[in-house]
Amino acid sequence: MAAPGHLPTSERSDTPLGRVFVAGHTGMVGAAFVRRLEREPDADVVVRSRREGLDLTDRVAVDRFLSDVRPRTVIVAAARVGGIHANATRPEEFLRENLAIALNLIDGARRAGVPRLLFLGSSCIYPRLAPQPMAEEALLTGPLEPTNEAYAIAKIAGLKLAQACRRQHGLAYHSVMPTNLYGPGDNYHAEDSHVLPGLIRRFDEAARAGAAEVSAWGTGAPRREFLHVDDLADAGVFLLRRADPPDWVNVGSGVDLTIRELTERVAAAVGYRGRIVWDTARPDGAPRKLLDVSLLTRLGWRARIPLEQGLPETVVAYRRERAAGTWRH
Ligand code: GFB
Repeated sequence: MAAPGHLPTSERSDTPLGRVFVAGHTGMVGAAFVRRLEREPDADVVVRSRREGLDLTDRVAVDRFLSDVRPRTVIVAAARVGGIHANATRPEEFLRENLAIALNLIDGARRAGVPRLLFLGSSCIYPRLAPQPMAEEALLTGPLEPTNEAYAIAKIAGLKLAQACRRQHGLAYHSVMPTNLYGPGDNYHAEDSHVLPGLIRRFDEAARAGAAEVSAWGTGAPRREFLHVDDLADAGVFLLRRADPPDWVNVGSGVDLTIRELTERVAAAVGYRGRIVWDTARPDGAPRKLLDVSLLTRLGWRARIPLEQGLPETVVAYRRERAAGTWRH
């Protein structure tokens, strides 16, 4: 049966999921995949945390785990991630850890005989000044945005390794390139978070303190596209069900807005009524990152959760996680 996000399509095939290892299940994206896979009767989800002994940057540990568990499907939702500040100030960590995770899981899956793998990238793999909206063909056509070049290089390497496994060994390894994601279980770190959770926290704290003024970073002029993480997980399962998915596919909502507009929406969602000042000492990053989602639309999938719905729901989730002490920050 087609999941709610799926348009009817005659091309859809029902490739079995079987035992699915979701790497990165404690993160926002991995947790969304685990939730989504609960609705798939043939998916037997396996997870293993670092605390339980699986460090994904440790090749030997990954090999041992894959040969013990023998998954049919691997979803690479594990990554060192962060917002513009974390990316720009810790490039060595972002490059090394994301390269290690991609190599250990993709190459480990190949050597363990795993027939199916989905690798998760990011829209920052495309050139900083790629024509908008950015189509899959924009890959490697120009220089990257410097603030997240290290992360982007690691994600391009992972995408290419999955593609090479397919080309050279006939394995159905493929990738998705999501736009900026948000949703329950996000990271609310004051400096290292992405823009949406960063603003939710700061503006909520300002509203509760009755502050007259709160700052947002940069000029507010850059444009960003946001996708609810539950939409991403739905798109990922949709692609995993296909017998012959494209090597990589953009996943986005198809609409973007300025950081200034986003900031105003966050202020309204948390009930902040004071002034907003722009801290232009902070970087803007890429001027615009809107994905061309026509390939995925043609395949028969589209996003279902608009920001108008997803943002207030995420504020509720943030307050619940924070009150319960389970929030990541
Ligand atoms: O989500 P974000 O940090 O990263 O958004 P990117 C950065 C944009 O939001 C910049 C502005 O224009 C910032 O100036 N901004 C305003 C803020 N206020 C804030 C704030 O409080 N916190 C943050 N973080 N930004 C990331 C990449 O790029 O996108 C990652 O660094 C990944 O690698 C991710 O690809 C999807 O959208 O610029």
